[in-house]
Amino acid sequence: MSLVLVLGDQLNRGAGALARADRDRDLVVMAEVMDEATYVRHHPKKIILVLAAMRKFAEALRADGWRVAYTPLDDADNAGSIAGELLRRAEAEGTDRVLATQPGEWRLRQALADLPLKVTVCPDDRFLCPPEVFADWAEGRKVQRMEHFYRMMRKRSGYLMDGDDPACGQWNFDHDNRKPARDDLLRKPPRRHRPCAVTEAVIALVKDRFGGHFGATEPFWFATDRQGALECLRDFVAHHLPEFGTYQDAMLANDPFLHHALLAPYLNLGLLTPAEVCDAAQAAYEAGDVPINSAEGFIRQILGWREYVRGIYDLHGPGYAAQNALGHDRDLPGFYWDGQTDMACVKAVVEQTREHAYAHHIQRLMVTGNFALLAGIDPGQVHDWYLSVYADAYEWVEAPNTLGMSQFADGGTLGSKPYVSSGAYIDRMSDYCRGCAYKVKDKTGPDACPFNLLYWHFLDRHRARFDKNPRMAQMYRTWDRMDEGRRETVLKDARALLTRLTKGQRM
Ligand code: FAD
Ligand code: DLZ
Ligand code: SF4
Repeated sequence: MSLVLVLGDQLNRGAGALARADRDRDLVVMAEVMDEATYVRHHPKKIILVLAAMRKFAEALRADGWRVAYTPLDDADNAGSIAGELLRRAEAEGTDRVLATQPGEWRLRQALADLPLKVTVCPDDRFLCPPEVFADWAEGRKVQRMEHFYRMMRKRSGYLMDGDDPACGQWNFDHDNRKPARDDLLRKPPRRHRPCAVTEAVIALVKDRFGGHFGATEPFWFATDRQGALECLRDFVAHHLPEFGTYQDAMLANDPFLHHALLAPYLNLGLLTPAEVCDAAQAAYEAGDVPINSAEGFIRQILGWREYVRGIYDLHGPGYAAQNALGHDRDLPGFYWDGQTDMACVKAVVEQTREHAYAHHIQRLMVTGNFALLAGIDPGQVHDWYLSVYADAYEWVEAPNTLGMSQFADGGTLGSKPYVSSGAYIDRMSDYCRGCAYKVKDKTGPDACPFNLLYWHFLDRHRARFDKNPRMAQMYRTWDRMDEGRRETVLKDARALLTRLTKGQRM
C-alpha cells in the first residue's frame, strides 16, 4: 500500500500520481496545512479557492471509490506541513511508501526529497510540453526565447497548423491585438458562482484565520470544482474569446476583466487542463466563431507562454527566484498594499487586486510591474507581492513572469529587453490618465507623470548595460537628442520623486 499525495494544486485525476495509483489498495493523502497557507501571506480569496476546491475534490474521489485521508486545517492533530502530514499518515498506516506528483515549486520538491520515506515522484503530465522535450529544445541554445519555443510547440501539437505551415500564414498576430477599449455595458462580466455549503464553511474559516491578510474575503464567486470551471471555460469561449485578441492589452478603470479568460486559477489548480482549453479555442476557430488573431493570441498564452515559463522554472533551478541582475534595492512602497497613491493607474490596479485577487497581464506587467522596475524596487519583495496577491499565483509561473519578464532580474534569460514604458503607453492603452492627479503629457515639473520621470532615470542609470541593445537604441537616441538642460531637469525631478518614495511620502 502506498500513500498517494495530492497537493492543493494537483486536483486532477488523469495525471501524475493519481493516474498511476491503485484505487483498491492505495490511500490518498490530502492536507490543509499552515505552512502552505502562510509561506507568503496569500490573498484570502486564493486560500478560500484552494481549500474549497481541495475539499470538493476529496469528496469527488471518495464518491468514486477512493479511500481519502483528509486533514482539515483545524484538525487537532494537523502536523502543519505537507512533510509532517505524510510522516503522520505513514506511521498510522504502517507504510513507508509514497507516490507523489512532482510539486510545482522547488520548495516542496526539496521537502519531499528530504523525507525519510520511499517517495516515488511521478511527472506532472498535465503540461503540454514534457520536461525532456523542453530540455532538448533548450540545450545548446544561446538564448531560449518564447517565440522559438512556441513555434516548436505549434508544430508538435498541431494547434492552428495548416500542414507544416501556421494557419493563415503567420505564427503571430500581435500587431492586430493592441486596440484600446471603451466602456461597454453589453460586455458580459465573468460568471459569478454562488458559494456552496462547503465553500461557505471555508470562507468562515479563512475569515477567522487569515482575515488580516491583504484582500477582501467576499463577495467570493470563483468556481471551486471541475463542473464550475468547465462552465467558466464555455462562457469564455462563447462570449469573450472572439474579442480576446483585439483588446488583450487594453485597460479600463471600470472593467478589470474586459475579454480576459479568468481561467488561470483553474488551470493552475488542475480543475482544467491546458489541452482541453486549447482544444476548445481551436474548435471555436474551426467552427468560424473566432477570428485567427484571437484564437492565435489565446492559444499562444497557454501553449506558448504558460508552457515556456514552466520549462524555464524547471531548467534554471531554485536559485532563479533569488536573482537581482540590476541590483535594485528600494523597499516596496506601502501603496502596493493600501492603494494610497495619486497615481490613478497604480491605485486602480491595487484596488481591483485587493477586491478580486485578479489583474490581467498588461496591468501586472505595465502598471505595477513597470513602476517597480522603473523605481528600482528590490525584486525579491516584488516577487513576494505577486506571489501573495493573485488567485492564480504559484511560484513556477509567477517567478519567471515577475523576476524574468517584468523585473529583468534574471539578466535577460527570459526577455531580450526590460518591459519599461513612460506614461504614454498607459495613456494609449487605458482610460486611467483622464482621472489622474498627474499629467501624462508633462515630462517635468510638479505634475509630471511619475512614469515619465522614472522612465528616463531608469535608462540613464542602466545605460552601461542597455545602450548596446539594438532593441533599445531608439530610446537612447531620443534621450540623447534632448538638450542637456532638459535632461538634467528630468533627472533632478526623478531623484526628488525617488527621495519621496524612499521616505514613504505620498505620491
Ligand atoms: P488571459 O489573459 O485570459 O490569458 C489566458 C491564459 O493564458 C491564462 O489563464 C494563463 O493560463 C495563460 N497565460 C497568459 N499569459 C501568461 C504568462 N505570461 N505566463 C503563463 N501563463 C500565461 N500567471 C499565472 O498563472 N500565475 C501567476 O502567478 C502569474 N504571475 C504573473 C506576474 C507578472 C508580473 C506578470 C506580468 C504576469 C503573471 N502571470 C501569471 C501571467 C498572466 O498575467 C496571467 O496568467 C493572467 O493575467 C491570468 O488571467 P486570465 O486567466 O484572465 O488570463
Ligand atoms: C496554495 C496552497 C494553500 C494556500 N494551501 C494548501 C494546503 O493547505 N494544502 C496543500 O496541499 N496545498 C496548498 N496550497 C498549494 C501548495 O502551496 C502548492 O501545491 C505548492 O505551492 C506547490 O506548487
Ligand atoms: Fe498613471 Fe501617469 Fe497616467 Fe497618472 S498620468 S494614470 S500616473 S500613467
